[in-house]
Amino acid sequence: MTAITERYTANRSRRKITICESSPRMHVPPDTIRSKFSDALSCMYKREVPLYAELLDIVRLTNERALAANPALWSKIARADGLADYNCEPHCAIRVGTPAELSWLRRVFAIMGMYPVGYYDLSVAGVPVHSCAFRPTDRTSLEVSPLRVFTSLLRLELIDDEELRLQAAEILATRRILSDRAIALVSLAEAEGGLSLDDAEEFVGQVLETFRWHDSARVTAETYERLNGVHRLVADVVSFKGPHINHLTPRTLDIDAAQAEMQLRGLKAKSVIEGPPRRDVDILLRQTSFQALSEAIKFLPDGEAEAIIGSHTARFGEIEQRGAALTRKGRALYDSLLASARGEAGAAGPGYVERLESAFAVFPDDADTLRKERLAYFYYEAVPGAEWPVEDNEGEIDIDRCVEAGQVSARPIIYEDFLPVSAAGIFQSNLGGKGRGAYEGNSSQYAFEMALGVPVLDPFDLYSRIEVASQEAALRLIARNAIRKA
Ligand code: OOG
Ligand code: NI
Repeated sequence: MTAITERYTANRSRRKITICESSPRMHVPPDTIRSKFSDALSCMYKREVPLYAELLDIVRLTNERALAANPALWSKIARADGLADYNCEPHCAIRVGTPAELSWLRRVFAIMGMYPVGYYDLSVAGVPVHSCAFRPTDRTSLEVSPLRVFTSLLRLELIDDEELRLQAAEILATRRILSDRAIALVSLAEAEGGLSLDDAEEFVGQVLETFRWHDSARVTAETYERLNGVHRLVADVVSFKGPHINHLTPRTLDIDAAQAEMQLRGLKAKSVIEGPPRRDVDILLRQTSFQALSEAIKFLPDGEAEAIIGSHTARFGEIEQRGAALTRKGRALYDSLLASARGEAGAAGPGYVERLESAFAVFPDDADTLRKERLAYFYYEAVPGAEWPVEDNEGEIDIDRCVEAGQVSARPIIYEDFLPVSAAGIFQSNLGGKGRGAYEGNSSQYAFEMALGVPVLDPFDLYSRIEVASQEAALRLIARNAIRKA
């Protein structure tokens, strides 16, 4: 065990103790419920998809190697005090069928301290859904457990075949994705402002049921085939008892090494890593996946006939590497460089990696320039003992000058969100490569928010708030030290 892992393990067990000591009569913090849920999800998925366990093994191995080769990497990935649980920082994805299902899940996730962030219109990538990510939003919560659930809502209105559209709506109208107990516990938590330890544990178990894999469908093989003919994702949403998680993605510190290890072990990894190229200062998100499994499904009997056994291909494996959250300015630059690298040929054409690297040559690759040009968000801290606030020409304390003078340190804030459209490759690859073109002019954040029941939070605002709060805290501390010294 390296020194870093030891420190991590010690911190982690300290955290576990706080969880156990909470009195059953008191409310369990939402962060604790989410942390338990995240662990439970990971255990469940390991049993459901054994390849996921292999993926975790690859990630753990390559993370250890990356940290051994470059211990300074730790300070790049940690959110605050080195507590980040880098081996167990997943996101997962689910797809729901109706506004009511989405709104129920919003209430479920709120109990775990997860709120809807961002609006993603996937119709531009030829997928008839729109989405948000449920995730913790403040720094301390992200530190405890940064679980993110990418949640898509099916847009039946984009299905042309009217008869099938009505049939799908009818099938979904009779589906209940939450158990009675889960519903009762949501109401209890909302009425009382939280859950006791016993209730929280039951809640985690009940909610887990919603995301479990069911090997029997709610539709006949014939209906399944018709839904599948419209879009594989439509069949995936409409045919089953609930929104099974379709992947659970661990975070790796070196995605190139993890990808090479996947290929070494014979896993069918995609040939291209989606997102920005390899850099000194990682930005946003780099992802790769392996092809979805084909799983046996029992369809509803049609009339007198026996149930038919068929197969369904939805669930896949994915890994990701996270870097700095970009400001609007940085993101605009990223989007334009990615578009120019992809060009007509997209990521599939020969020489893509070279085109990507040469397009991104103009994107500054050192933390100082990224910060000074306001391309990425940073977390600021007063260095221990700092006591000389540096002022600008107007006599105001100036954060940039404080950083230059070595009074304040700054490191990139980690990107906690998604890039599903620019990485449409991920969406298409697990659909068996048989995608379709964009749906016409269909972004509808308003309709999504009506379904959700609340507006989504703006990710740029969240990062900016964390940045500004850290600047204020750093400057306050320096000013206080200076006064004490005087
Ligand atoms: C969601 C895909 C989005 C990611 O990492 O961009 C996602 C889905 O397939 O339902 O998870
Ligand atoms: Ni994903």
